[in-house]
Amino acid sequence: MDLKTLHQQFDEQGVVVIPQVLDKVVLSVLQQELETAIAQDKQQRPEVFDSGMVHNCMVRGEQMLALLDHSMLNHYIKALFTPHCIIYAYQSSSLAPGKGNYGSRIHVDCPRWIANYTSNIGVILPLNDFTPNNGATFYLPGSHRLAELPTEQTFYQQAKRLVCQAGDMVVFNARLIHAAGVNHDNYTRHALTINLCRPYMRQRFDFPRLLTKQQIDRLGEDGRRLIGMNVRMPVSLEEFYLPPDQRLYKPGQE
Ligand SMILES: O=C(O)CCC(=O)C(=O)O
Repeated sequence: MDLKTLHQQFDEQGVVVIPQVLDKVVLSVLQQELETAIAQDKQQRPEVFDSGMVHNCMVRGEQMLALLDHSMLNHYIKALFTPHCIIYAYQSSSLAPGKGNYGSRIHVDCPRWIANYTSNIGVILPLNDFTPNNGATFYLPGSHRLAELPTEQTFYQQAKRLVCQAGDMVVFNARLIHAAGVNHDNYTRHALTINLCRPYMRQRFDFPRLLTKQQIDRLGEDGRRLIGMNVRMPVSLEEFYLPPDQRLYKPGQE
């Protein structure tokens, strides 16, 4: 699909699916890393309200970190949103057999509704095919233009299912009203989810401090931008007056 058509669909429906962005080898490594992180979290924080959802995936596996420099992923988020966008949150969404998850409530991924303005977009990277039987996300087409959530009855009467394949990349307006389904299959359905915001907004975590220097050094230009390296605040006049190539808050962050 050409970019103009993609833009049109994104504006009208609030969601687009870009086919086959991640290959099978990458998918299998991502799945292993995610399963390891889920198992570790279950041991360390068994009681949290969003149990099973992994936060800050870029520090939970090499491949999950490397994803931030994926060229196609960056190409589409820059084209559909803004070239300066940064990560608000990078998490996972897994549906165990017989279960929904924290995302199964009817919700939007951005609390602000601003007419004709997008402050956040979401990316879902399905690591398994999304099928109606394993809980493919319910969504209301065009609902990013609504200021309020509909009733549960209206939502489920009008919702479509986000049926797509492992390796696809789903990009949606974070105001799109959606809900994860319930997995009626006998295996866990995994996905990674990235919420992106404008560069002048705050991130959910202070990623430039949360990542180690070694992790940051492994990132390229896109990955560094995404974690917020171009919008760090100086803590002193020495940092404020750094030469242009070392500036912590780069110019043009719109
Ligand atoms: O896992 C899903 O199907 C939906 C994920 C979700 O609700 C979200 O990322 O906000």
